[in-house]
Amino acid sequence: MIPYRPSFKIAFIGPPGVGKTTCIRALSDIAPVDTDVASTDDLIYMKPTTTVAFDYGEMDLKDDGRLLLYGLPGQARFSYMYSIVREGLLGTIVLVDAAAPDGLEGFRETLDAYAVELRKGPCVVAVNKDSPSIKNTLLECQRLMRTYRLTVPLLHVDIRQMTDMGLLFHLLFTQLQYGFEQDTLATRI
Ligand SMILES: Nc1nc2c(ncn2[C@@H]2O[C@H](COP(=O)(O)OP(=O)(O)OP(=O)(O)O)[C@@H](O)[C@H]2O)c(=O)[nH]1
Ligand SMILES: [Mg+2]
Repeated sequence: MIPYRPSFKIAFIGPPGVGKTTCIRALSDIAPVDTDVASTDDLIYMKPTTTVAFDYGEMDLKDDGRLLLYGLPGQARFSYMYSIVREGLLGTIVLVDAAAPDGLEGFRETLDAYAVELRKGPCVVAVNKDSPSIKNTLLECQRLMRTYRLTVPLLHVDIRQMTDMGLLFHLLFTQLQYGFEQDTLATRI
């Protein structure tokens, strides 16, 4: 008989080019399922491929089971994909693109589509890539998070660095460990 191995889910959500596929390729122990095709429109100037559906990978937790990794687009028109990951979701890492001129607009769009869901579980907001105006970007992210009542850690990362990825996981799991009260906190603001 095949032994039962529980599976848990982590979602990465963010706009095109922010680094969702990069994260899942780096973390997955299996060949990740991605649905990348050649970029069209303005994205072609940024990178050669884009994900048309979602990314999927898995991390082997040995006796503790499997961690299923999903990369989802941040735009509202794709929010139906969230229903696939909602059940058993441990937490969400929201990615913001500090280098893209419309990075903050992408974050606002993600919050508009997902804030209600994000307030229900552990979450971290990770501002990825570099920008000369990173301090301002972080302040603007903080302002948007207040507007959408999202009371979660916000930090600047380079998700290509495993130490930064480890920090994001640590912040998510700390929220699980100490019980999750984001909605309660958010209503106190
Ligand atoms: N400079 C810099 N580049 C990064 C960083 N993180 C990712 N990248 C690059 O940015 C690009 C991100 O691409 P993807 O991982 O394909 O982004 P995505 O979110 O999957 O994009 P879509 O599939 O189009 O939605 C890749 O070329 C990465 O090498 C970073 O921290 N700094
Ligand atoms: Mg992708």
